Amino acid sequence: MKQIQWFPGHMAKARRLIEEKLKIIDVVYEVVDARIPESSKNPMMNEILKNKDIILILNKSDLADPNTTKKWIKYYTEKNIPFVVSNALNENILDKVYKKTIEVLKYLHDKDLAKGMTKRKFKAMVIGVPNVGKSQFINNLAGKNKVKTGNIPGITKNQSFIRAKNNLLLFDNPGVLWPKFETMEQAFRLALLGSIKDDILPLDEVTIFGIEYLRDHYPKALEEKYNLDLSSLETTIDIIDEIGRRRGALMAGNEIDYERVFNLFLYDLRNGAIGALSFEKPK
Ligand SMILES: Nc1nc2c(ncn2[C@@H]2O[C@H](COP(=O)(O)OP(=O)(O)OP(=O)(O)O)[C@@H](O)[C@H]2O)c(=O)[nH]1
Ligand SMILES: [Mg+2]
Repeated sequence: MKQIQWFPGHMAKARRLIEEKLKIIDVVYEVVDARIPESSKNPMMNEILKNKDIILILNKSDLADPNTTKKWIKYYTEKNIPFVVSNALNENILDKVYKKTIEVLKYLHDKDLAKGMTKRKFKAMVIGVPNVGKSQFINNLAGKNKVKTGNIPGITKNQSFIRAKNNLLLFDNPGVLWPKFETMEQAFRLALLGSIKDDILPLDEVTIFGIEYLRDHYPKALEEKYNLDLSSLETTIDIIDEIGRRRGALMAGNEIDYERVFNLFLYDLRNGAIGALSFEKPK
């Protein structure tokens, strides 16, 4: 198995900044993609965050398969891991995030009360791999668009500090990956959902990974979206060719324009146009 190994300089810098800020932080919101919650967790963070209180934010839940999300809810509940299911794009998530924060930081809250103080400003740091919705999450809590978002990895370049409602202070961070992926499968899942830049893993392999996953787990959604009959398509390449023909992604001489098929398929998949689908289940 080929190992992908790279660690861009700006990510090493982001890691350093996270470590520096940690001292003054009460709680960390670790944003993950609800469609691949474990694969989009950065294992390097466990070591950096040590004993900090972490609340897992299962974001983009609107794009995830609700049945699989139920399984993840059970999984994290059983493991006693604090979490919030979040749709930072379309839902007002402030109340449930704040409620969970108070629950996790009850010891601080109680200490304040004992001292006769009432409202503490909770300082929270938002971390996660690229493109999971960290900045969108912050804008949601702030009630307006304070930081830039965008559906490609690497939008946030610097740390920034944002005042949200309910006495929350938030630190946005650039997305951080780690030097070595555990498995190729994890790398493919991250690439499939747009957390790894499209020029790092070959698009054809990412597309094949996605199509095979859908064929095995969501065949109906794949057939309906591209008007396919999977029983008549033998190989993955047959499926790709058929999508190309159905969508008119053709070059001169009616050859399939593969580049276009890969891009349109990945665009559809990342944006939920094939359906609300999950790409990882609890073990
Ligand atoms: N459907 C849906 N889209 C979301 C959600 N949260 C964020 N997005 C979209 O996902 C894309 C990435 O969001 P960002 O907030 O820029 O992600 P980020 O984690 O800050 O990314 P980097 O700064 O590049 O690390 C944007 O197009 C958002 O509009 C969500 O809950 N649901
Ligand atoms: Mg960002």
